[in-house]
Formats: sequence, structure tokens, C-alpha cells
Amino acid sequence: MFSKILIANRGEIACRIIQTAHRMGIRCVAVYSDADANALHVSMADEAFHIGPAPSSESYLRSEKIIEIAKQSGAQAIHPGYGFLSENTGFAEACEANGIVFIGPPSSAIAAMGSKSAAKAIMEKAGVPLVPGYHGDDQSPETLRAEAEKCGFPLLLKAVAGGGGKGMRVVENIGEFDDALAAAKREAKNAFGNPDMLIERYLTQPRHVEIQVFCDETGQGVYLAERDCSVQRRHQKVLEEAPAPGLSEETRKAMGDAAVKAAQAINYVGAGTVEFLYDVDGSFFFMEMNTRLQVEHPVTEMVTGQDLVEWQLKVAWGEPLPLEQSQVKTRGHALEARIYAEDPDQDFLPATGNLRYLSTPDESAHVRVDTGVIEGDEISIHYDPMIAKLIVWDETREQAINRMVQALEHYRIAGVKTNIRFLHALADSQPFREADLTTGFIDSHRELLFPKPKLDTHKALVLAAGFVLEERKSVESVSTDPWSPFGRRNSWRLNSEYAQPLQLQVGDEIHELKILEKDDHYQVSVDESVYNLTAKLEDDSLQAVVDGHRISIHGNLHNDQLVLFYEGDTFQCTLYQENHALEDMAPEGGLTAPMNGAIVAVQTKVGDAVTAGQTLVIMEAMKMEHAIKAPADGVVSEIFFAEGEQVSEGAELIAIEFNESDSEEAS
Ligand code: MV4
Repeated sequence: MFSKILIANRGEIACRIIQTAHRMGIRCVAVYSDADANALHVSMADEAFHIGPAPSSESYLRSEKIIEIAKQSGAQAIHPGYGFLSENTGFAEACEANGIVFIGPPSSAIAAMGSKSAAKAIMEKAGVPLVPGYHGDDQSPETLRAEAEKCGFPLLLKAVAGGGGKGMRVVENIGEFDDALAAAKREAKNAFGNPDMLIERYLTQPRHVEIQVFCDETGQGVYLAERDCSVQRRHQKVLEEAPAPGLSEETRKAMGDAAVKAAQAINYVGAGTVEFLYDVDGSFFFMEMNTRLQVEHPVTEMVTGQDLVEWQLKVAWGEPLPLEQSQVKTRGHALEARIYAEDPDQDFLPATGNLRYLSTPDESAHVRVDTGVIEGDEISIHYDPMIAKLIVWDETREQAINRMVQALEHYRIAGVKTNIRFLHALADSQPFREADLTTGFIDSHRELLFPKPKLDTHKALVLAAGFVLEERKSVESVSTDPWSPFGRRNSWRLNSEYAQPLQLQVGDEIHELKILEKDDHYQVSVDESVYNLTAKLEDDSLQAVVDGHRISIHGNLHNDQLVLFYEGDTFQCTLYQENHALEDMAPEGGLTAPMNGAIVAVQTKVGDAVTAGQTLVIMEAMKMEHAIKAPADGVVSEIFFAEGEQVSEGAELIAIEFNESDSEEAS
């Protein structure tokens, strides 16, 4: 077996590969870009080499540099993971030419699956079912029109050079055909430099079912069951599962045999995936083959009990497949949800930022978390926005769904927007529970996937107040001598006829809360309503009772930003601290840089009177601008940086003399 390998990747898949390699006693060499100097995959590896700036084209895609490092470090093989160089024939060839094993198929097999029409011709010859249609070389409009009539409607025009859903066009009837063909060819020419088209019967309600295959160097092949990946959004998989619900044993075997034949037809070696369109009537058709380990491989591992990275390493070393087909068994049901840094409420716009709070569900035989980040890491614009894969297993699909819903509730992130709430709604929805799966799932169930908030605003505000009050108490009780007569712990409690004000901003709205502390509980008024609250905070976990409803939530308070987590949902608000609290936080009357970055603009000068909330400085970090605002009214006494200068986190930017606090009278 190899004693040392290089992993030409980053993030969760690099970590995943290192884990198995280490378990097998194999040393691991990592590579990293500027953005990943402190990344988890670097710290997990035995050694790591810097390969360039953050952009992939200058780091993780530099095949020559990576091969050079493999040679220099004595790595015998390179695992490319997925993405980056994993399906690059030139890279696979360069590894071979330099005497390094590419942990993947021969470059000829990668090339064979590169063109859609060539792949279809190979598959047809191997007897793998294809969607009825035309994939010939004769591209004259007359031939294509005649083939279209033979095929029937609706049909799909697909660019030969397309992929991942790009360059497809549905044609409903022959009357539309000529115009649609001309338009599709123009688009394909522009997008791929190749106007050639395939014609296929259009399946209106297909499912995406794919088979995991493995082949060794002796030409033996097996399949490790299937995955259903129908739940996608713009050709991005969102939820995957194994086995595919409702697939009969006969179909599973027929699909598996077809997939192994497909792999063997191109002399495949290693891990591969053959994707099929699966139609409502149980028929299935070859779509494409992915010549790499896939993101969703863990669901196959959970139901087969096999480690696919271990299989890859053994096969790459020249060993035979660990199991024969008859020994491959599956048990139970597995689901995977992809947790992305994105904002479902803004059309899934990718999100960036710092993972300032990150709490993951406990791992067990039922719950697995594959991730490449830890709390405090930055999600940058440079790479895929996937934060983690959450994988669950149980005996039945129904139980696995319950596990997934629960595990999503235990996955808590603050600092970066995520799709966790969306995934929770999806996994818990009736149509998903009923396995009403088609590739149109997300579009046809939008109303279910953007649910109303789990907590009404008043209850959320009362809980927020409870969290803030308890957190302050815990901070004060450690920072102050509890026996001191001047201890602040009870300073306002003594005057309990005075309500303590608390202002919380939710979206654009500011809510004025009034809080009275009674002997064993708080009385919180919000607008015209009064709530009785008891609250007990332990670390990030709050046990609260609001008017007799006991609620258990988690939260994170960071500066003035409070995030509460409840049943897979989050509630966010901004806290307006009283002035005396601000003085505690900034005793010098200073404003500090919240992160490393550059000063883009200074919007005030020494001597200016400023008001709370006024923007004083604009900083840029991670290509995003951040406004630094005055926390309270005052006068600027000193400015320490000028526009264009770099500052480090915590550096004092501006000194302010705050106006006399008037908040003591209010409490
Ligand atoms: C199809 C189809 C319906 N009929 N082909 C989309 C990606 C590309 N690789 C193949 N795709 C499709 N081909 C025929 N003849 C529907 C899709 C399709 C799809 C397939 C799998 C997963 C998600 C999808 C979303 C939209 C369309």
C-alpha cells in the first residue's frame, strides 16, 4: 500500500480523504492557497505546502506545481477529490508521465465521457439504455427535423458539448421545431463553440437516480447500490439519499448491471458514477458518467458499510475489489443534506463571512458530519460555498428523515447566512416524506419550503430579552467581586419599581421592551403586552418559560448581534446597549477594527459631534465593505488611520469623547 499520498484539494473532501488515509497508516501531504493557510485540511495533514494565491486558477488548479510538490515530498500518489483537477485528462496524464499514481480512472476513460454524443455512442454499443432520439453526426436541419418527427413530442434539444443542464431546450410540437433548433444552435455555438445538437424524447417527470460503480485493474466491476438525487436546484444537488425510494429489486439490478457495463465499456478503473433518468413507469436511461468520487458518496457508505476512499486507495495500489457483487449488501436508509453558505430569501445568493458561532450535532452511528471548517473560519468568495454535508442513517426512510430534521435543528451557525432552515423545511415537508420525488421538486413546492417563522415576534423578543439579561448576569458575576457592596449584579434590581429598557431591532423595526425583575422571574412588556419570563442560561443554551410555555433554545450574542436558534429556525436582532454598558465595552471611548482589512473611507474629522449610529469609517475585508458606526453620541477626539491604510483586527480607529450618560435615571 502507498505510504504517502498528496491530496490535491481543500475543504471537507480533503479532510475526508485524510481521515481514511490516516486510518490506513498512510501519510498525507496537503496543499493550500493563501486563503487556506489556517484551514482544517492543512492542520489535519502530516505536512502541507503553500501553492499560491486564493483564486483556484492560481492555486488548486496548478497541475505542474502540485506534481512538483508530490515529487519533492515523496508522495507516491495524488488524490484529486472532486472538482478542481479531478476530471482533467491532462492532469491524469501528467501524473502518469511523472511516475505518480493518479487516484482515479485512466485519462482515456475521463476523455471518453467528455463528449455527450460520443458517450452515448459508446453506451449504445454496450447495450446501456438511452433516451429514444438522435445522436448522429449529420447535423443538417432536414435530418434533424426528420429525426424530431420520428422521436415525437415533447422533445429536448441538448447541446452535444453542453452539460450540467446548460444548452437544453424543450420543443412542444413540430411547428416550433425550426425556430427552436436555430436558437439552440446559436446558443450552443456561443456558449461551447460547438453548435451540434442531440435530440431526445423529453421526460416530463423524471428522477435522477445514479449508480455507484467500482472497477479494478483486472477489469472486474461491481455496483454499490444507487442514490436518488432528484432534489436539485438549478442543477445543484440539495438532498440525496440511498437507496432510491420505490425502486424495485429488478430495476436496481438492471440499472446496476447497465452501469457496470457502461464502466467496463470504457476500461474504467476506480470509483465512478453512472447517472440515469428514471421515469415514472420504471424505465431508465443513461444520462452521463462522472469519473470521480462524488460529493454524495457518504450515503452509499452509510447503507453499504463500506469506505469508498479505502476502496479507491486499494484499487489505485493495484489490489482487487474488496467485495464481489454478491457480497455487496445494503441496510437501512441514508440521507445527505448539503449545508451551503447562501441566502434562500435572496434567491440563494452565495453568502460570505465569518463562522463566528458554529455548533454541530453530536456524531454517532446515526449522524455523520463531513466538513472542512471550524468555528471562526471565514467563508470566502473564492471557493464552493458548501459549509458541510450532514449525513444520517436509520433502519427506515421515515426514521432517517426524523433523524435529519433533528440533526438540522442541532446544526447552528451565526455569522454567515445558510440554507439550514430551508433544508429543515424540505426534509420535513409532506411531499418529501411521501417520496414524491422528481427533478422539479423544489420548483413545485416553493410555498412549503419558505415557511413562516417558528416563533411569533413577541415570543422571540421575550426570549431574546431573557438571553441578553442572563448573559449579562453571567458576565457580571465573573467579572465582579460577588461580595462587594458596589457589585453591579443587583444594581437595578434594588429599584424594582423602575423598568429596565431594552431596545431590539428586528429588520427595520425597533421594539422597545421594558423589563422588571421580580423575585424569581422577569416581567417583560413588549408594545401593549406583558409576559412572565423565567430564564436560565448555561453556555449557549437557554431554558425559558414564557407564560407557562417551557422553551429550550440556543443563542449567540456577539457585540450587538443576537441570534437565537429554535427548531431549525433562526431569529436575529440587534441590541441597542444603554450608554453605561457601552462605556464598559469601550472604556477608552474608542472604536476598534472588527477584522483585518483596509480603510476605504473616513467620514468624520477631529472635533466633529457625532450621533449614535452615524457611520464614521468604512472598512473593506474579504471584498466586502463594513460600516463602523458611532455607538453613542459624542465628539471625535482623535483619528488614528487614513484612507487606504491597512489595519489589523482590534486596532483602535477613532477616539470619541462620549456625552454624559443619561441612562442611569432611566433605570
Ligand atoms: C433530460 C430531462 C428530461 N428529458 N433529458 C439536466 C442535466 C442534464 N445532465 C440532463 N438533464 C435533464 N435531461 C430528457 N430527455 C430532464 C433533465 C433535467 C434534470 C435531470 C437530472 C436532475 C435534475 C434535472 C433538472 C432539470 C432537468
